[in-house]
This record gives sequence, C-alpha cells and structure tokens, in this order.
Amino acid sequence: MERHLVIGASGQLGIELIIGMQAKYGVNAVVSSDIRTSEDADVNRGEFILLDATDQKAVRKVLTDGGFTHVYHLVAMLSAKGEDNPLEGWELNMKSLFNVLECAKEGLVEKVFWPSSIAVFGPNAHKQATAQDTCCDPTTVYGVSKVAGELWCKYYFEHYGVDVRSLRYPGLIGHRSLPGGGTTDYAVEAFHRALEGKEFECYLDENEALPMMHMDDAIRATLELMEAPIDCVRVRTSYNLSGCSFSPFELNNEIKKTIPEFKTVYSPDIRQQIASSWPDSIDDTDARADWGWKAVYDVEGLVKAMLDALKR
Ligand code: AKB
Repeated sequence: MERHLVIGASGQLGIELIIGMQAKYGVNAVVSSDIRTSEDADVNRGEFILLDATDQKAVRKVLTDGGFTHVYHLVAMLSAKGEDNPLEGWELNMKSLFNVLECAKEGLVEKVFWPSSIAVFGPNAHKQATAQDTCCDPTTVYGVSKVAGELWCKYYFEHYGVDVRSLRYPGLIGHRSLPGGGTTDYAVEAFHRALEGKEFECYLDENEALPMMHMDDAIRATLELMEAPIDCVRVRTSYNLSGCSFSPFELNNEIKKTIPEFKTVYSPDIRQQIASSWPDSIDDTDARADWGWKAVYDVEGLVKAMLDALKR
C-alpha cells in the first residue's frame, strides 16, 4: 500500500498538496510533517509528525519507522527571504534535500518529489517561452540552491537509482494560505486586498510579467508526474511547467472586471530586481510530451477561481 509523507506540510504548497492527496489516496494514506502544525482543519484530519528537515537523524528515524513509499520534500526558503538570509537559505534548502536523498539512496522510500522553480533561470535566459535546456545562471541564493538541487537529484538518479522527480514551479496562486518570502507572492496578496476593498501596493513594476499557475494545476501536475511510468520521466533535473503569465497591471485589470473599484499602486522594491531576472513565460514542451501535461487555468479562469474561493 502506498504511504505518502509531505515534509514542509504547513507551507502554501504543502497544505494544498495534502488536501489534494487526501482526496485522491484517502486521509490515512497521507502524513504531514513540519516544524509547526498547520492551521488548516482539513490538513489536520490526517496524522502529523513534528520534524525538522535539517536534522539528519530525525529525518532518517521518521522514514525508517514510517514505512513511507512516497516523500514530497517541500521545505525551502524562497527567493526574497533568501536574499535577506543567504547562508541560512542555502543551508536549509540544501541540507534538507540531502537528508531526504540519502535516505532514498538507502532504500527507505521508493519515490521522492522535490520542487524546483522558475528561479533557476537568470538574466541571460531568453525571456519569452523560456526553454527547458537554456542557460541557468540565477542571481538569487534561492535560484542557485535550486540549480544545485536539480543537478544533485539527477546525480542521485544516475548514480544510485533514486527515483526523484521534480517540477520548476512558476508563481503559485491558491486561496488556502498566504505564501511567504517569495517574489511572485504579490499576486496572492492582490486578491486579498481586492476583497477587503483596499488599495493594493505592489512591490513590482506594473509591466513585470511572470509565469504563474493556479494551485489546482500545480497539484495535478505534481501528482501526474509522480504517477507517470518511470520510463516516461526523461528529465531528471526538473521539468519546465507552464500555467499562464501576467503582469501586475494585467492582474489589476482582470480583477477589476469583478471588482471595478480595485486599484493597484506601484512601489517597486528589491523584489523587482529578482523578478526582472526571471522569465516572462515558460516553454513546457517536454512535460507535455513525456507525461501528458496540460494546464487548465488561463488568467481569466485563475482570477475567477481565486475571487470565488476567497469570497466563500
Ligand atoms: C518565489 O517567488 O520565490 C517562488 C518561486 C517562483 O519559486 N514563488
């Protein structure tokens, strides 16, 4: 029987992944772990283990005792927070990854999922429809840790047969929690301000387009990749994944179709520099060809879904 462990379960992605997996595999097949408990009642229906992913012994014990077949290792310090704490970001992102990969190498789990990001790309990558194999020269610690992590995942697959799979997520947009420490997070905040009837102060330039994705698409992509037959998973660094793409100005206009009085003002800060080093849009041909990926949400669908869900 499959047993799934999510490490970093109380974060923005973890909460949604657990709920998606509970619906698909049953509440008892999904266990959450983090250094703090989740505030989400649905997540808390399942078993929770207190776990510091940087503690090698603790990770080994949980994976030895738990009988898990699948581990989703989501722990990371994101781009903006990583620039304020470069060494802590590097330490957290890399150490926790090695702890999981080493356990997988010893055969304690069958499959590992580890998220990468559009942050692997830097200023020299082509901005439009950025290709899978273009140059990855990120300017953030987060991006550097993701490029290094991708290469380590490939190394563990090729040298030790560890079945580790990965996606380069765009900015993820979901209603269940507020993200923290990222550069794409402005978009989630915009929805909350709009529904509170408040003006939104955006820290990016109005025309800074970024790749984005509705959380439902992100969760479906994750589970489809994890369920794909091993021979279909040809990319062993991390797959480019495309949802939709928009700028703060375009988001503002789309929200205004439902909430005409919504207004965004722009005060770019250091996060604008990070955003300007990233792609505007992503080419995910390999994900489509290898395991049949196709996004559902365009900008219009994403905005409608977010406003409806937050209103509820
Ligand atoms: C961030 O903005 O740092 C993240 C990401 C794109 O990986 N959302």
